Amino acid sequence: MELKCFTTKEVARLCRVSDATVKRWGDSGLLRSERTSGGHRRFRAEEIARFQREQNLGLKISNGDESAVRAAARRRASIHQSESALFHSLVGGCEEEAANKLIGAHLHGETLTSIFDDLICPAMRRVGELWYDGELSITQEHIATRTACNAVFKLRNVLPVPALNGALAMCGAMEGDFHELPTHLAQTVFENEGWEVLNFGANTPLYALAEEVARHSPELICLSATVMNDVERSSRDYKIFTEQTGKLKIPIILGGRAFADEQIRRRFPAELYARSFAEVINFTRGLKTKQ
Ligand code: B12
Repeated sequence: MELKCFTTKEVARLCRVSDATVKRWGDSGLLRSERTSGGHRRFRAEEIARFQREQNLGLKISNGDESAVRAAARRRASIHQSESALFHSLVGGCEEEAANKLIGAHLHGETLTSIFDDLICPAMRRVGELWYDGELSITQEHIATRTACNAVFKLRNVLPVPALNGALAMCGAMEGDFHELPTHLAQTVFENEGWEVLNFGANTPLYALAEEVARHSPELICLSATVMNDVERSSRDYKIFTEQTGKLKIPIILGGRAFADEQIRRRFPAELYARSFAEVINFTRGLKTKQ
């Protein structure tokens, strides 16, 4: 598969230097490149990210004195375009292509949470809408999920390694919920903030999670529910879970579309109902300052 690579001009624009400087970096071996059959240099996203980290360069596009309103409009248009392109890579199962899009967004200065909230989640929502309309199959949903998970792994490899904060977070999706991506994204967000994470993934029974909580005493519990088929049973299980773990006073974050419903939220008391991964970060940063 053809990898999306950056041209000399694109790298120069990202780094706010001249084309000649980029060529010099290439010639000296500081920034590795490949050559097209025509002899032109091509720079892989991962390589630019490595260079960015090592040289401590702020690789953001310079837009001179562009007004804030215009900059915001340009960003929205660019996110929309990227989300649409990402959707095609996910449904097509093109892992490398999807990873390059995520890494490209990171190089353009998007935060990890905005890559998740504004790129991956909308692309997956589109998958869901097309499945609902009968235009995509369940197998395509599975492929899109798998491709998204693997692309996120690749993105993680180019992010700076954070200093560990010594705290442990536990994640899991509730029993009966087979959606894997939400806890995978939550895990990545926590790890990027320096947390250690035990992610039990989809369909995790709360009685089993309670045993893990008793064993490891985490600093945070993060539960996800995208679909909740039996609210009565889930809320009963949750009540028992909070009774068993309550004495440890561990904050609980609940996330996922099931908790968009206020009636459901009332039956699942928690410290935070996260509507986005950005909210999770704000919450955990508040926690850390109290430690
Ligand atoms: C992929 C997928 C599947 C795959 C999952 C494969 C896998 N291995 O994971 C499969 C095929 C298994 C599946 C099955 C089903 N699915 Co499904 N699925 C999806 C799809 C397309 C993507 C889910 C996803 O990963 N989203 C990514 C998450 C992160 O995005 P998000 O939900 O928008 O989340 C936002 C916030 O809620 C928050 N957030 C979400 N989760 C979390 C978690 C935490 C911890 C935090 C902090 C934040 C957070 O962050 C996001 C915003 O930035 C969605 C469409 C959609 N709208 O999401 C449908 C969707 C969720 N599925 C749906 C349905 C109906 C089903 C089934 C019932 C279908 C059926 N009849 O069998 C089953 C249920 C299975 C079960 N018991 O769990 C519906 C749910 C409708 C509803 N009532 O709410 C959706 C919305 C599709 C649709 N448009 O109708 N599904």
